[in-house]
Amino acid sequence: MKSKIGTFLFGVIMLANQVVLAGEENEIVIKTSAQCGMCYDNIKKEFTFTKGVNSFQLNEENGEVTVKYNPSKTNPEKIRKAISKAGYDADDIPANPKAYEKLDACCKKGEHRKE
Ligand SMILES: [Cu+2]
Repeated sequence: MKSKIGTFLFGVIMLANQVVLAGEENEIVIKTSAQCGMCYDNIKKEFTFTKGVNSFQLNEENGEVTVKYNPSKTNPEKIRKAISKAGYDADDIPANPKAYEKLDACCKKGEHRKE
């Protein structure tokens, strides 16, 4: 009987842990104009200066960037602005024109795929 209660309590604690962990990381998918490994590197560079971004992935087929972030340190708006600062469109935020100009020719819009 005692061990059953112990197992039950263990289960409750594990569940509580998962809820807390889930609360510390959110995920967002942002449509961007990024299209290749170099674009990935450019965004990665910008994200190293962006507080609260834990990790991200770029889908080179459709430009979708999936970002895992800490919601107590940053928010989707700041993440979109960071992508814009790297030279890429991010949802409704257009690429920062100066950063876009500095991109390698192959990373400019439509060079790898037609919109
Ligand atoms: Cu590129």
